[in-house]
Amino acid sequence: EDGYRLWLRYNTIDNVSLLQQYRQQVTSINCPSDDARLVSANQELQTGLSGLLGKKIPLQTAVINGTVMLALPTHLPFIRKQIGDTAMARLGDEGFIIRTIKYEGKNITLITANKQAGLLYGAFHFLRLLQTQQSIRQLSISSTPKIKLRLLNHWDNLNRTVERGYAGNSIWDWQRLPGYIDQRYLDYARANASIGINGTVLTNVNANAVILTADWLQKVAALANAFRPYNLKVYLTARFSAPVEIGNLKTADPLDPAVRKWWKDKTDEIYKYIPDFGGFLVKANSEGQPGPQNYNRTHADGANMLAEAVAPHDGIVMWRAFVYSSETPEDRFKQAYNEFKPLDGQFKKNVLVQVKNGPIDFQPREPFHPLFGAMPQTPLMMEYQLTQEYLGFATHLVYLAPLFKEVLNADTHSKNENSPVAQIVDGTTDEHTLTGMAGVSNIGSDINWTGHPFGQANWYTLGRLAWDNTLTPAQIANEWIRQTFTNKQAFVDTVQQLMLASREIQVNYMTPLGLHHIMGYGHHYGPAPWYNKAPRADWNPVYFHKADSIGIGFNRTATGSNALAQYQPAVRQQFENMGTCPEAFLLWFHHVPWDYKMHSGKTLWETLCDKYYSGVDSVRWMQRSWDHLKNYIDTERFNQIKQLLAIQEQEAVWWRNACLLYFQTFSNKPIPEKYEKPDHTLAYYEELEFPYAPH
Ligand code: BDP
Repeated sequence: EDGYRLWLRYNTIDNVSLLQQYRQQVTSINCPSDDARLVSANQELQTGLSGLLGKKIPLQTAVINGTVMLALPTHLPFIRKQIGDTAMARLGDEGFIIRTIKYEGKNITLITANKQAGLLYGAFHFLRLLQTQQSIRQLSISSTPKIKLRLLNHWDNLNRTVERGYAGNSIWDWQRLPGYIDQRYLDYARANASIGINGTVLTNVNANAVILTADWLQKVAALANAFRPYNLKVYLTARFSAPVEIGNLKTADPLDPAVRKWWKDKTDEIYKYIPDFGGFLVKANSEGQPGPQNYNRTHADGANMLAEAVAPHDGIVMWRAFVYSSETPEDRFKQAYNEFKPLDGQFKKNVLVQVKNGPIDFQPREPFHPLFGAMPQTPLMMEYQLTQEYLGFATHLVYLAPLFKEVLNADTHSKNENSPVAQIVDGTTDEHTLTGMAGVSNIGSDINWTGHPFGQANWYTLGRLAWDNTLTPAQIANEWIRQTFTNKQAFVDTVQQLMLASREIQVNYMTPLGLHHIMGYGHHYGPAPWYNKAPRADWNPVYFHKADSIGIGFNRTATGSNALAQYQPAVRQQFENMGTCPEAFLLWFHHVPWDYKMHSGKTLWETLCDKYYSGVDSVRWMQRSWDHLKNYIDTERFNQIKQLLAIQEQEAVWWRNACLLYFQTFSNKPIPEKYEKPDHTLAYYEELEFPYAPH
């Protein structure tokens, strides 16, 4: 058992009575094959149902009791009558309906939609019902995605290294493309389709212009061809200076007619290779990447130039708001808002601004990004990070759904009392129809795709949450566990508990109470709160925690950097007051005295110690919980996870000891007697070299 099959395992149902029921309810498949997506749906149903039911479920034209029928109203006009125009209209282009109905006197399951993509997603949903062992007796399901662009962002380089990738090399084998189509590409596309992901950006945001040259575009086209039957569109990152680097122009000024023409011609060429190319993702004027500001133009000028080039082909541009100016600002938190908010209303219709979930950079916990709710005229796309750059790479077990949902649930107060980030992103608040959610991929060439077997859950979550942002972390975990491991209740319950707790546990042993960005310099692995040698102040942990003899934390109130002014008054007021600021965010916004009394009555220092110690204790609890599950699953995955949890435990201790010993040099207070003593000195931790970390 190597994990390659992800959540699409289709092992025969081990519950005998349920298996019998299913065998009566599902006997054959009836599906037209006039579209590649329907061929995929049909193949998946045959493989999936035959596996789950332990007998061949054939494709046949005769309708019998137990037929699973996939059809559009254009295939079978009775469907429109049966379902009704309003219910059909609600499905849009990708939604589906699954209903148990009588057809020609037979009991059948009908899967219908307006378009082929909907049938494909409906087929996968039906399989999910069986895989999670739900009743399929009287189905009446209607499901429409909340978000239009549900995307993975691969930070994959053309030499197959992956920026912040911890699961091997890039899965794109550029050297053997376009001739060789690895089975992995098809399984990748299937997996994405199964959770509703409908687009993938193949290349790193730190882009290489070479991908836009003819030889490479042929390779991209081969991938697009492989993905198309799974309704997965291909996108590329555009290097802003490409007209100079590969086009022989003197400038990449977005207002220069020759530059505009170059992008237009280049885009037309791309669409010749890939007629349904999705569009561009751009990182500009950030961390050394070129951009319109090099020519004294704005982000809007840059984005609009590309938007104009892709518009005739229905393409879109995703312009990232993760920006850094070349000078070190007084507070990096404020930069994206300062640069982008004034541009609201200036972007073309087919541009989305892609915003990271928080203002700094994918930390274990961040407050929501202040741009959400601040640019009502611009569709803002959510960018999450699946690859655990700041969360223990592919070594620590951290289920990210609680992090993602915490941000979605946060109320921006931008329109009224109830304008959560979820509704900014899904377009409800400001009435946008172009909407998007992306996850920076954690996928690589490792046999199990994501390195840590639980990394698969984060990929799974991105798709499910982009489809339906009302799903809870518990629901998503529950589905994923049942499909990935087993339906045995004791296993499901224990693992679900463990997953739901895992993110807070990590926050506790890494960055409790609102600490952030205190990881090792560059690679971002392990603790280095003492580090102060980076070439920019805002790359140093000391810049972010600001510990001194008085206290610790970044004052972002009006007496400090005043970053809080970027939020709506209701949000700002809550965070601004130390008494009302949730303790989870305290050190994000305040420089808090060591003796400050927390809600519990304990001091800040004691609470910091409690958090770090409880983080480690909880990892030990995760280990014990896991040990009980030995007999429920295969030994291969059981052992892998056991070993990884042991590393996580050692590293949680490393984090706790290193951070507390270091902060103690400022607080001058003891670690409470009741706790086990750090087994090394601070000097020991400071001298530790982290020998190898993929960058
Ligand atoms: C940071 C990463 C860096 C990325 C950058 C980005 O450390 O490798 O290039 O984000 O999002 O988190 O552009």
